[in-house]
Amino acid sequence: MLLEHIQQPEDLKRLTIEQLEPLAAEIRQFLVENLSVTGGHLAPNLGVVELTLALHYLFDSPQDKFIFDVGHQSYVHKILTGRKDRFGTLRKHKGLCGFVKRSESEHDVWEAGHSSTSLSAAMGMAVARDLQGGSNRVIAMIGDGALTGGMALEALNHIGHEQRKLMVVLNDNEMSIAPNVGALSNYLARIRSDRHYVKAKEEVEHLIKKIPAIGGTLAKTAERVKDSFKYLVVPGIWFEELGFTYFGPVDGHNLPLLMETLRQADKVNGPVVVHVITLKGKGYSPAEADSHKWHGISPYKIESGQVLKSVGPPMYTEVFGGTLIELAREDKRIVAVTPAMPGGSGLTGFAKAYPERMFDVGIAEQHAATFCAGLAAEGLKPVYAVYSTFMQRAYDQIVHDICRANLNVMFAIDRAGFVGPDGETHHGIFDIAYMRSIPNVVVMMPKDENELRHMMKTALDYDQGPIAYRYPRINGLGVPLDDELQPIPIGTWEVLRPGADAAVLAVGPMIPVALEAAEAMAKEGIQVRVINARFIKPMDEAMLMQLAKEDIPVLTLEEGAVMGGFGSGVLEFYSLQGIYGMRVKVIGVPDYFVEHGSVKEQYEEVGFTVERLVTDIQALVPRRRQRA
Ligand SMILES: Cc1ncc(C[n+]2csc(CCOP(=O)(O)OP(=O)(O)O)c2C)c(N)n1
Repeated sequence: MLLEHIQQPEDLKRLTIEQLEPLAAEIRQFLVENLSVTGGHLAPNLGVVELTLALHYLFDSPQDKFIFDVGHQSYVHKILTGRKDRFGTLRKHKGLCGFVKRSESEHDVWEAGHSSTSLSAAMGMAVARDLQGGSNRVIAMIGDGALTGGMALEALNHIGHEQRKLMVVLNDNEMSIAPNVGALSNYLARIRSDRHYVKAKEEVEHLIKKIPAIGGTLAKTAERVKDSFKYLVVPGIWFEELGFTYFGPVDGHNLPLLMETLRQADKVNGPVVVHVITLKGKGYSPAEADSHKWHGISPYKIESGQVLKSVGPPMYTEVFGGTLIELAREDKRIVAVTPAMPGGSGLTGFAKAYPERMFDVGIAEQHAATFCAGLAAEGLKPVYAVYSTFMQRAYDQIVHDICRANLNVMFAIDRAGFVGPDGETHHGIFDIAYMRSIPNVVVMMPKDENELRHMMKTALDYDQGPIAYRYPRINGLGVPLDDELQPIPIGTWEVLRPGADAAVLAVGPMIPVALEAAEAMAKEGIQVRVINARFIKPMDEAMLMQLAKEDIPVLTLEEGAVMGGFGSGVLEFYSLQGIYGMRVKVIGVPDYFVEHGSVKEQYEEVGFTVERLVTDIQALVPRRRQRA
């Protein structure tokens, strides 16, 4: 066994190139076995085993900077940099992070979770090196999916201009999470597939070299001929035209070839692109057969590839997807837009039912938002289906193009709240705060999956501007689903439990916690009113005034950043109304980044528990009442 002797990259460098192949097989086995227990990003990592080995074998991390885009394909890097023995804790509370993490290792020089940042980071590190007189390599590994992100394209533009020494390793497996889409993806496919094209490149480059370098007009003509020839036949011409030297395409599982190509690329004193072709899921047949499903996977049985999922009521995401199909049947204006998450956003069924009304725009949250604005400006009813965390990318587009213009865009904000094992880069805890400060937009969150359906109808019927419904990454409560969908009056809350000693204004998944706390308090003789604050914006002002009139303590409870969130909104309301004496306790996610773990552990960490709520209510309710 070779792997047991590898703790650090130096150990790897002691092996012969021939030994790397069996080592790659051991690493694949290690990944398949470990992830069958922990779950994680299996397919992306199986695809980059040789590539990561080659980089660590040839170059010198951490002096040389290895920058992983997204960071979900960094497991092999983690194995080779001293973290193999902690793999049993992957994505668990206090365990190894599923992405690159600077606090974990000096070899993790860049952190991510969101895509398409690696090239900008690499550019920053290359400039920092040059200004400080360094000589290290800067190597960014980016997938063909991540390359569709606007930031990556902005960085290519800058890197090509600056001409600093920097290596971009393009890990092209034809997949984003779902099959990659777009004109750029088609271009890469053409390079990949046309063997003739590759051969022609060699022949023509040979010919071009033979054109004699003579002075004057003839030389200029010769240069132009060279250029036009090159344009016709050189793969990667797009990168070359942007100022990169292009290498490839090279088989990313052929170690000798890969190493030779990387060595050649390393000799160039400027920006290079090494175009590496890999197979996502390589070496584990279920993952090879369906790398979309195996991109990020729950624990599974190794032999059968059967995924061990807990059964339960449908996820909110599924209810969203099913309801959208129903609504789209009646209303032809509905169009669905996803930035590269068709499956994750529950839109697979919609795409089948209405292919011409479904748009996967690639990892392009900003474009997706403004594209929706354009659709809405011409009378359609676009649904921007997006994870809360990734929507952060589109903040200005939401402010400037959608809300300012007051266009009828519907936001389906998925993964709102804690997301568990993906951790701090992926929690959906900022959208309440940043959406509620934007004029014109309505923001809702349902108490259960049935209410989500009614909110979707509410959004469809609403024609006064943008409207959002947000929902968590969990199963619904298993409530019956109404057949007939009724719009909910905008800005109205719902009293779920009466009580006159205190009131809890709870949002979405916090409602069951509030109800349980109220039940516990009732046993102590304290009656807690529980209110479903289903409109985060606008709030139910009549109900807020009523609470002030009754002068009862109010607790707000939301699974979102406490700063600027829903509770802040309640405080602002009373302040703006000149009501200063209210006892209001705001509970939300405290002001730090909450790491990976299970959602339950994350709830416990920040105090979203019945016990904490009971204590907080007790502290707010006057003693006199508590005794009564
Ligand atoms: C801004 C942003 N949007 C969406 C995602 C979700 N996401 C994670 S990985 C991924 C696909 C990346 O594809 P690629 O770069 O080709 O890497 P691969 O997994 O195929 O190796 C997507 C869409 C993300 N991480 N960040």
